[in-house]
Amino acid sequence: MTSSIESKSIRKIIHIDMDCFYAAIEVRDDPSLLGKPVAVGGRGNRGVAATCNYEARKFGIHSAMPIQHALRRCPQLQVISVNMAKYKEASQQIRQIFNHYTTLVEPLSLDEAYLDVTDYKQFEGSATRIAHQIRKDIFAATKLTASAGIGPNKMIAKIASDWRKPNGQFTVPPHEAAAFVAQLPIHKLWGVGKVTTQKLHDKGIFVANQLKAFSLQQMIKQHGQFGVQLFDMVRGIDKRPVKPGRVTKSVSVETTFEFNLVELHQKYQALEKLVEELEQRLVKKNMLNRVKKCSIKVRNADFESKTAEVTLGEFDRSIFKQLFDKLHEKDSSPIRLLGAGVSLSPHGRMEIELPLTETEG
Ligand code: DCP
Ligand code: MG
Repeated sequence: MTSSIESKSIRKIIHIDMDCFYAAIEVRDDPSLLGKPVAVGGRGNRGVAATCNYEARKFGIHSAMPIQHALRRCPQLQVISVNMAKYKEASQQIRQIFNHYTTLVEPLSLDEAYLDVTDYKQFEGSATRIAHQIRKDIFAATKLTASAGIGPNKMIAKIASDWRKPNGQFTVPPHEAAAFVAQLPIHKLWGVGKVTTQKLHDKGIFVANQLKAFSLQQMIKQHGQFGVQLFDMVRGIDKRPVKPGRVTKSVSVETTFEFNLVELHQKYQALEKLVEELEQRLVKKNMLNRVKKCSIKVRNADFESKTAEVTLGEFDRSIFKQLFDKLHEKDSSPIRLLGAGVSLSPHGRMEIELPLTETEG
């Protein structure tokens, strides 16, 4: 028999991910595109695909692929420019739907979110049926399809949402969590990036199950603090809560130029424009008073990237130029890409100084 403490600790997490989101919206809004391979992205010389539909994926086209390259693979590819306003609108629609089911919604991007539906009582509490209904609601409101993963934690739900894509869902019940994770290639585990994957491959470790041979101490020794989480994950355990209203930690903008910038005045001009865009974005998101660090990124024509940053606790336009000059002193060669960004503190300076809430009574 399961004790009440144990059963309470079993959560029901759903991960929802829209199917080829930007491309699906473009096809929905222009039926002449139905059935054709479609990519959304910059049409310019150096444009890349933000995404593409499943017809285009058959040609091996994928996100972040240069459009020119994609067109070589599939000359009939329909390339549509990005319409961010439309994607944001659809994103708001789906978030409204999520809010009908739980307050514990953690958006990961415009088209993706975790939902903790442990306390949702309808559908006899079946998270599988809840996910099905959410997908139905999404289609009714947006005419777009979504896929879902259902499981006892975030890692499993996210992996499972890919299992039946597009327009499908996959459930991993709690008692199957450990077996589900055991057969996964290690790069699927949350937080295991390229470096860790390579490190483990070099040791002959390819699937999660093989990592069970290591004790917690060995895991910590090999992977530092992350080892604790990894130890749990390979056993199907992931304790991270669904965090509603994720705090934005940084904001950045960058531009890849159609032609490399050679002259200093061109570079300054481009930088100024970029910093202005960054500032506008921060104003719009009401984050200007949270700026902690300012940074810039410069990539030269040989694809070498350099960054410079300074902690100063406020947004200062001129600081970006100073950072740029610092990098330019060392490398004044033609520039292919420029980026400007800020990292943010969780609270604005004003907010910290003000009393947080009025005392009760
Ligand atoms: N996106 C982007 N640049 C990338 C990856 C994605 O601009 N390198 C955008 C376009 C996608 C959206 O984010 O439509 C969502 O990303 P996903 O990874 O969820 O990809 P899709 O929704 O397009 O496809 P899938 O059906 O595989 O989820
Ligand atoms: Mg998606």
